[in-house]
Amino acid sequence: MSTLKVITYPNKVLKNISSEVKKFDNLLHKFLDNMFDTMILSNGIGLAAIQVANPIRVLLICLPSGEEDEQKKEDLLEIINPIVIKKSGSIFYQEGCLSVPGFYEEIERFESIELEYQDRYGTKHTLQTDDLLSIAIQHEIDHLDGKLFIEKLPYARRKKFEKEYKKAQKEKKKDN
Ligand code: Y12
Ligand code: CO
Repeated sequence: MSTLKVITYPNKVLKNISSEVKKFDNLLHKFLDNMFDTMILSNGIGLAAIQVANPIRVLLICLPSGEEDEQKKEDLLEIINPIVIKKSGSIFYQEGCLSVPGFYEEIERFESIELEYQDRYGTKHTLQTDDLLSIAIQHEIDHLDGKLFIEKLPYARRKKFEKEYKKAQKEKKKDN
């Protein structure tokens, strides 16, 4: 198992616009495996490659399922070069992000989306989805375009977040 360092806000690397994946080789497969280990070890349900400092259009989602609400590798979605082709409706959800630890904010997204993407072998797929999976995919696609969920907050809430985040970072420094 190999894990990668998750970059946190306000690191400017998170502002990068990620590039299309063109090679679906062993190097990509090893990277995807390392991303999965990193996401699970960090208690995440979604991760974009830019969060581990690799600016390529790759995202992973693994939603908990079953009676035990566990994350299973068989439920893992590896989404490469996604393109949203349809979007509709509106839904609010308290979102969190491994790159903004400790903060959860109510964000509005499209309720349903349809997207085209490639898997680790370069095979093309179409996926129609809604609710939590749709929210998670939209959150991760924003990362590929250099955007964080906190940028969707209204001005006053963003200001409040900045103040609280800075305070939390100071406290963290004191403890280390
Ligand atoms: C709905 C909304 C957003 C997403 C994107 C994926 N987000 C995550 O996976 C966030 C995970 C997360 C985990 C944290 O660590 C722990 O809970 C131990 C965390 O840190 C703290 O709260 C201290 C923050 C976020 C998917 C679906
Ligand atoms: Co995120």
